[in-house]
Amino acid sequence: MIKVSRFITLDNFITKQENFHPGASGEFTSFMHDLTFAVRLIAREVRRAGINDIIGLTDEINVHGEQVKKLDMIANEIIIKSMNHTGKLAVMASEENEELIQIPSKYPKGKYVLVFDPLDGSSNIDVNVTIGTIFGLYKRVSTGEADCNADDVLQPGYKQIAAGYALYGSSTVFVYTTGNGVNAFTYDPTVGEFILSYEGITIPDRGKYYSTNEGNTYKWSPEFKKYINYLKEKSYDGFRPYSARYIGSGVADIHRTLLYGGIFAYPADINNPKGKLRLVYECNPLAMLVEQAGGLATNGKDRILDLQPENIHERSPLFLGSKYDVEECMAFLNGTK
Ligand code: AHM
Ligand code: MG
Repeated sequence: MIKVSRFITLDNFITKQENFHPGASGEFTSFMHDLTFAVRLIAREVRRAGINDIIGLTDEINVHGEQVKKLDMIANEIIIKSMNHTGKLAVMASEENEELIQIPSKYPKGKYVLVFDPLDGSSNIDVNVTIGTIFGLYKRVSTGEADCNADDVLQPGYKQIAAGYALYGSSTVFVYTTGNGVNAFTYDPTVGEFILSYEGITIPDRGKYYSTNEGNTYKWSPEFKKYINYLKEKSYDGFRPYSARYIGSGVADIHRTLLYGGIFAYPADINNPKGKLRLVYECNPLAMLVEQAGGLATNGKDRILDLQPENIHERSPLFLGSKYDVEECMAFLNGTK
């Protein structure tokens, strides 16, 4: 269903937004062009994934004599090589790289810091289930020509100047925010453009879905178990029971939550006291999007966007979605319900 009153391409939309900011240098617009180019390249690889595997069956070498790489490594390389030479970025951090990704000295440095998960939903990559790319964008805090340092990447999420994701599903969708609402664009391969498909997304105040990995129930806290059991009980007001939806690609589960409402939760458990998802390039961008759509994102105690990351790959529990649902979940977690 198209939820817009006008037809407009992503490129045009970004350029028009820039016109609302007198004095804008055009650098963000240019950054977005480069990033969405990378997304198009990744979408192409995702669509051809099965074919590459067939060709590369023996020893992972395809008929061209090239090594067949895992799709998440391909996506990582696409983003790095699409972005490192553009003069827009000062440094990058990726789920796939242990250390910061510095800009090679032969290329100019820019003012932005890009954090990303090149292909989220690893367990779904080989089985044709929706996966995605998540990104967050900050301004560099260090100065000078020297390499950037960890402080550039370890900024709290509220300092993001943009965040978003691309979803490689039945169609390729690009969703982003610059702190002024959330808009979604669907890729039309016949014209080679992303076209506005949802304008000003607002998450319903309350949903009908809960999304969490119930295989982990035995590891959960009693409070979280109680909350999930509560959602499954029948209530007289007709709101419960909730339905379960869990794809196992965070980006896809959160896309549904953004549009339909409800709650997505990846809590801490007895084996993983900080949960599973990564604060810098998963939780923070998704939290900014959900908040911009009118929802909430917390680690069970504090707002995700206020957390000070200590290292690039640190994890955080994540509860996000409709305002009512996240508040109710928090009430269970802190024992007031
Ligand atoms: P990934 O970045 O390696 O793909 O891991 C993150 C993914 C999320 O997309 C998803 O929400 C979660 O891990 C699923 O984990 P689990 O399989 O434990 O339910
Ligand atoms: Mg991920």
